[in-house]
Amino acid sequence: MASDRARCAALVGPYLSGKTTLLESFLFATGAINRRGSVKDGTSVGDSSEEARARSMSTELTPARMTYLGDDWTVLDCPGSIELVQETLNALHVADVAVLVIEPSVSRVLTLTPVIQALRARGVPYMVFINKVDTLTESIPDVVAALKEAAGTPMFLREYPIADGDTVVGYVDLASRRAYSYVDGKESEEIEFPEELSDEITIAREEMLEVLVDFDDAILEKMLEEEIPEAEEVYEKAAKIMQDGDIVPVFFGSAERSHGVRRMLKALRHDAPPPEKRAADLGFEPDGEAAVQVFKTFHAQHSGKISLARVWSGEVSDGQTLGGTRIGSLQLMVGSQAEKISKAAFGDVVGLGRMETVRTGHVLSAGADSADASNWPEPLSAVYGLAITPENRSDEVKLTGGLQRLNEEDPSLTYLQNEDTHELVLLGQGDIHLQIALDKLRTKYNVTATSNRPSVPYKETIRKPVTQHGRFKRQTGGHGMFGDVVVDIAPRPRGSGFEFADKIVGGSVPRQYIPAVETGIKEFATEGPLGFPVVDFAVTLTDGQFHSVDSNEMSFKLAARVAMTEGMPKCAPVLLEPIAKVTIDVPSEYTNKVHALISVRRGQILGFEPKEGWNGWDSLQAHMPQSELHDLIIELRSLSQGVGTYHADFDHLNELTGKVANDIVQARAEARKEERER
Ligand SMILES: Nc1nc2c(ncn2[C@@H]2O[C@H](COP(=O)(O)OP(=O)(O)O)[C@@H](O)[C@H]2O)c(=O)[nH]1
Ligand SMILES: [Mg+2]
Repeated sequence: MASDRARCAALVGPYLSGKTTLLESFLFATGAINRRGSVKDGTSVGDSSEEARARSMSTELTPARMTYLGDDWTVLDCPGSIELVQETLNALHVADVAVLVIEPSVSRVLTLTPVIQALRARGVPYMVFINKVDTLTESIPDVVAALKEAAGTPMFLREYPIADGDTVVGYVDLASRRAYSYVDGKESEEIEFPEELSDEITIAREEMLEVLVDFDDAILEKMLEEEIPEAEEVYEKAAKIMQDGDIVPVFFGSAERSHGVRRMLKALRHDAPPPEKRAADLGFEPDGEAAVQVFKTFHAQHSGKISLARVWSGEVSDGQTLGGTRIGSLQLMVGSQAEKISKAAFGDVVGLGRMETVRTGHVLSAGADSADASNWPEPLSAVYGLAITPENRSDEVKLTGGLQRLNEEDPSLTYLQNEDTHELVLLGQGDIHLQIALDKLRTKYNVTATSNRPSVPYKETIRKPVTQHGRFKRQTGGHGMFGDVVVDIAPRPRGSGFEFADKIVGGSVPRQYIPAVETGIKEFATEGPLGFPVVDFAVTLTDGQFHSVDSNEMSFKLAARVAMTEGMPKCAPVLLEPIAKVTIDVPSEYTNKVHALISVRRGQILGFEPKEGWNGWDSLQAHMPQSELHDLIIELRSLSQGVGTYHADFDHLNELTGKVANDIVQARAEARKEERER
């Protein structure tokens, strides 16, 4: 089932599990680089950006091209931070296979669920690499058992560890029963079969075959007749079932010491599905006309915009027009190093230079004159926001330009101009995510922006009706102004909005001035007596007076404002706070803590149940004030090993009284005063 076309694997898994180190080992083992860098020294291929170096963590996915035993591969090293998971999702869209890199820790298996779910959602088959076995303290079979439980997918060890004290020094291949000893930085050496492990190995081997028999009748028959299946047959069957996504083989090693790294490369070579499979899943024909899909956009300081794309069909040439846009340059990438090429073929991952109108997700084909983004999933919705302002007012245009580019690079980072609060709000997946964005604004786009907690869009309404007279009269030289109205102001049910009516009979307010009265009321309502927009009230114009010379639209608009300014405070105004319907997902062992968190944050629990398809997770629903959501994600993550998450939608407005309300009104008054004085 091997393919001679270029293949693509994504390295995924939690932060610090060793993905970037594994990539470095892959590249060194295959000769793509001739000096091994390290994450610690900031010399790895994976973390080459300034933001990544500054934090010693991957902040963006890194593509790296390599050739192993004649197969061309692009490995996509994905950042592990939960806040940067959009990068992983983008990479998985185009990968043939993924390697889930984890630490040998049973208690941390729980943190893998989000990425395992992402693999499942994208339909990408995967293998597991348990890393850091050079400092192992936990049992590998125990880790596999916990992982199987969390993933809800059959898994089995493909090799069995040979330990020396706390560390693993070699392995026995469970299909061939051959034993190997690790050699630092080199290929493992075959050694004599460790007879002392014979029983354990027999059991592990049976466990492996038991997983396979569920999917393969031929192996089942052999097992029933107590025949031992040939190693070749086991390899082949295991690969096929794995490619269908039904089972997950588990390997282990040490990325740092290059232990088990070539073993992992071989597993990829033999077991990963050929690129034709992913292409077909997405509806592409390898030998059709040229088509590529962009899955990542970079704005590099020197080379300009680069769209990272996988060739899903045909052959692509430099200078060719795809989807109506000309390719400005074509390159293969090893981290930040690019090699110009003139042609790319099906399966290749290439950087396309200067395709200015092209976006992440676009499919560009030779036969179409525009891009198509229809098979690209929606980006993640935001869980954290900050109101931002440029330090220099004159930088506003630069700021929005930078934000636009950041959003192109990372669709899970968005921004909006809040119409209620007039703030520019940066939205994303957490504080680190937004801080990285602010760093990039400063270093790449030369704008320093300050950030604050975003204001909550409070509203206000009234609880009592009132009849109010309002007159505007001005007598200056020539023309004067005269408007006079009587209005009934009354509360309306929550959510029903504003209503204006007139009951003028006999022309006490001439027809042509009535719309001006309504305008005056609406203008007033943008900021009521408590300082917030007024909602859910009715005003009926019942009477008035006019002057045949001095009355005009402006006079009536102002008369209406006078009536509202005087009348509204008598209507028992009350603050309204936005309440969201929130769904919180956490591993069930944290459900009780989340219950407490919701109560502390003035929330009301509506219910909770096991989260469908997520083994060991709960989903809680609650009503919570929007003002309590700002840093909810931070607290949620800190109580749940970093994996808890939530989704919130505005639900309704709720009356808020007492001290909390008074403080909000007072703060608003002070802010308004400052604004006026500025
Ligand atoms: N002991 C040991 N440490 C490792 C190994 N692989 C990576 N590390 C260390 O783990 C840390 C995180 O590695 P990194 O590759 O950046 O992880 P990533 O966040 O998954 O990309 C670094 O300090 C590495 O040096 C390994 O096999 N053994
Ligand atoms: Mg990394």
